[in-house]
Amino acid sequence: MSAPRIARWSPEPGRRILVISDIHANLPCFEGVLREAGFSERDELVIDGDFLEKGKESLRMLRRLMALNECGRLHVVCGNCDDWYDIYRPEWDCAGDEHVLHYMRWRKSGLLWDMCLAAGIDPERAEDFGALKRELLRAFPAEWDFLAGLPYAIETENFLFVHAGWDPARPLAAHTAEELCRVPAFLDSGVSCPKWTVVGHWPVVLYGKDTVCANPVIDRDKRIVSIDGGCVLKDDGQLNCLVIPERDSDDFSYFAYDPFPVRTVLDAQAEGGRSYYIRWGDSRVRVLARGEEFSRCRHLRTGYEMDILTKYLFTDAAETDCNDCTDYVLPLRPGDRVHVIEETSRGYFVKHEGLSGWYYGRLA
Ligand SMILES: [Mn+2]
Repeated sequence: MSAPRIARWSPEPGRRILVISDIHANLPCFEGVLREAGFSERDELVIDGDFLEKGKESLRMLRRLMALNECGRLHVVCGNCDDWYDIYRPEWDCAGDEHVLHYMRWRKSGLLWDMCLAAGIDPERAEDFGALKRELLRAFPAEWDFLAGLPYAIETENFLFVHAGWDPARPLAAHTAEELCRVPAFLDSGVSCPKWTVVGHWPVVLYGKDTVCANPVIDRDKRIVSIDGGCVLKDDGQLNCLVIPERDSDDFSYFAYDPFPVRTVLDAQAEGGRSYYIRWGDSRVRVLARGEEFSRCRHLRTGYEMDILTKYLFTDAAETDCNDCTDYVLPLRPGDRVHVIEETSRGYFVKHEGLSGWYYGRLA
């Protein structure tokens, strides 16, 4: 594999640098967090990969970024979900890559699906991937050019923006594109960075122990900021926007946006006792008692028991897993503003300042 494209950039002094990652084709969240951050043409905007796929509007998201790019203040890093370069290369032989079509039809969304619909091709009927590729290359030349030109890392004097991570023991250019946009759980990889490295890719909630928090993780010892709030992927996800106040400042702040209604807490609630967070990759459970709304479950690896929303359970080949969930009871005071994710007969599953948990009192 050839060396990854790496872009160098000298930001103008006095400008905010806003960094957003893992939008995953969710335009309302993208516009929402830009609004929260008060984004304007005086800001620099870094998209730290994975703006496409999994959500509903990949083609519109791509075109929104292309339009922003016309203003010249946009800096986009390629993530593993934006890495369509192989498809773009006209010499690429598509034989054996029909799985791309199967994936598209399983998702019923994504860039190829959207392009088919926009070009008047029925994505359910496309059989020959090579022919489809040639047709889409012809129909969307500007879109493919934009994607093919994306760097896998953007480096400034003080910052490195890369989708997933890197190994500072090796020169940046010695990494493969695959490594830069796919390395898992970068914050747990044990490395410290010579310059501030901002990554997405790994939803930060997965770093939580017994609680679930979607806010950016700023690790000053490792000089890593991890910002993926789990937008689209998690039921309680949010889109984070990291604010770097100036090109050489690490006085970070952030904004977050999610689509949930915001309501006011009326009753005080003390923090609950022991809690657990069942998460992706370690989510196998045994259903002890299935109910219509909640089911009593035992987490197989730890033996921890909790009630899980039955709609969060999914069974595949006799094994049951669940969406990320927790039984954490949030400490709350009257007047607190919470984002309501689930309204149940027992109480509310809410998020307070990025932290997810249960609230059993009344809401205004
Ligand atoms: Mn990713």
